[in-house]
Amino acid sequence: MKHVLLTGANGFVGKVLLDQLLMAGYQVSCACSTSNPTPRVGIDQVRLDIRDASACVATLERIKPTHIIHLAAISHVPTSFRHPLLTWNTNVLGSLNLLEAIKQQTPDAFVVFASSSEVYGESFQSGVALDETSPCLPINPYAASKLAAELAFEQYFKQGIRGVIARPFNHIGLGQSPDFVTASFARQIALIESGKQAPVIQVGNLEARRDFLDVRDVCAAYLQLLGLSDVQDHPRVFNIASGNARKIRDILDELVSQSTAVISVELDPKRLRPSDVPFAVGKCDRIRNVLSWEPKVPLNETLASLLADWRLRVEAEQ
Ligand code: A2R
Repeated sequence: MKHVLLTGANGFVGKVLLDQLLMAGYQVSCACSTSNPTPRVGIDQVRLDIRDASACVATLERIKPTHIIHLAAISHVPTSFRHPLLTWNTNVLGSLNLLEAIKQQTPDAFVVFASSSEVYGESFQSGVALDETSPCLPINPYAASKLAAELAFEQYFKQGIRGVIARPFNHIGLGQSPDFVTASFARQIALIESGKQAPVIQVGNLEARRDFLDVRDVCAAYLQLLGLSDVQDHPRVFNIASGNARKIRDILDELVSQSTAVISVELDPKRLRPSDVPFAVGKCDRIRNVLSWEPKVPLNETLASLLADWRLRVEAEQ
């Protein structure tokens, strides 16, 4: 039976991916860094700080997974500016600890590393959708740490470790922190509707164009990438992208149109990133051709469910 170790299982993506892995019939062990992971009946849960090398070895020694999906990371760009050491320690040294543990304990395991489209950085200035051969020119500590981790993975791949690197573009959906733009908009609209916030939405850069994906589509891609463990020759790096450019303003307009409240918009300079790119869109030909993956959930459906979820959460806060 295929046995997956999922790091970062208690995060935004991890929770959705766990459901999909279980639905697909995988045995799953969840690694969570928090002392209070979301309880899941019948699921093997281990507490693991990936910055602890010996704990990584002990975890793999006990679990002996056939597959690993490595999501654990500092995943928020502004946090990476505020806490660069934490970011580098977690994203780079944490990944190295995991790779060393794989090499020692489960050298035949197949690993999917969740990197990020952020690694392309400066290359997005070209204003065209980027494929996997585009230069990686990070412009923030988060992206640089993910690229450094990619290099570490590439080195271990050369030494015989099996796996792939995924570069997901902006994924959104239920459970995402309001530190991220779509969740922030949906939360503010829900607060306004319930009278808990004045009818003004605080926004950052609305003109930026991004490649938005539903988190369920991204998780479906991770699942399909796991299937490459049965394939001899395959590419190492995969964009997970839709190829569609969406203005943040259009996302806001769509969410506001789904509300009956009368809402105005105000720029909050604190929400502007020190290094924002106007256009960040990916080509998805490789994953489409190799795995026949494509995004399935329409954006307006994702946004509707996001807003519905925030209405419930805001109501529950009373
Ligand atoms: O903060 P916690 O306790 O919920 O755990 C986070 C976990 N994490 C760690 N796990 C083990 N050892 C660490 N030192 C450590 N530091 C953080 O990674 C959290 O559960 C998870 C990341 O979840 P999110 O921040 O919600 O990220 P998301 O959106 O699920 O992204 C998944 C992956 C990340 O590697 C992104 O950079 C990538 O997809 O694109």
